[in-house]
Amino acid sequence: MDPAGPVARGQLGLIESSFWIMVEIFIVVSAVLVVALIRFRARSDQKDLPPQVHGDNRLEFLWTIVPALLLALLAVGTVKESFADTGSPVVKHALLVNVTGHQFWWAFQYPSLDNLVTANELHVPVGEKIELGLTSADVLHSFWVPRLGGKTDLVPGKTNYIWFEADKPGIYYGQCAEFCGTGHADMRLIVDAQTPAKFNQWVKTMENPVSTPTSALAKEGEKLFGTVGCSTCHTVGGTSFAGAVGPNLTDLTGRLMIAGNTFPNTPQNLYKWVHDAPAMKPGALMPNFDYLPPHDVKALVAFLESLR
Ligand SMILES: [Cu+2]
Repeated sequence: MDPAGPVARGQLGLIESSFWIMVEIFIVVSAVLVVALIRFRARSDQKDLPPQVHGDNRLEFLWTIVPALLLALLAVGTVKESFADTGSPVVKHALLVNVTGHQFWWAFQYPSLDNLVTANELHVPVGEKIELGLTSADVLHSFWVPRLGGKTDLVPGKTNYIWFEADKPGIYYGQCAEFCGTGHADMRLIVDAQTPAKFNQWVKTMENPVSTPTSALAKEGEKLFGTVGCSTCHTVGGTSFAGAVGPNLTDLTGRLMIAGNTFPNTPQNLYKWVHDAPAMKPGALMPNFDYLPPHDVKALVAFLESLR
């Protein structure tokens, strides 16, 4: 109910106009009901049934035609808004981001920006139309960032297109809105709307990722990343790790949250996550690594903390 962009505003307008039409219907129907209850109530001197009437053609006509007209009015607004917000190509010259839903996280890929890939935090420039191509890698998900626009399903084997625009810089929270398994409630996302200058800076960082573990511990972590199995699922920009099953970890230190935006991105939470992810987020498909010695987990966290 607090829109932060043109798409959300249009949709709120539709909800508000439906709401006020309903309120008017409620008032009219309640008034007629109250009048009928008072005027035609049973009197104490009345023994017989009142005259029975039915099939008044005028009334039948009236209460068929009035709702039909109101529904037609709502349909015009709904169809107009639906076509304005979806379809492909939605808007010419928009920045396209391909969104893939996974159990239980989001992948974002920017085809026009060197195909750069990130996870769970969608960076966009403010005041620019962003087109999203939504699809799923497994089951049905639904993309929903309430302040920027309504829900749209992510369907395996199909791409749905929507667009949005953020008026002002800020963090906009989102959530998967289609039950997709145990971790559904923890499948969250952030839209980070940035000034064009800050956005370009982020793109530069992502296009030239640096992984320079300096401490001995972080260097050890980098080796472990390749040997204990992390690299079979995760890509890390600036290294040779190129797994494509789990979230891309490039610029991990730049993210606010981890685990599908469920926990703040702190070394303590990263430790717990690497140690036993399913214990932190039920249903997480990242395996349990609790057999690793604490020292190895610390080394892996030190490596992750070095990704910029
Ligand atoms: Cu989901």
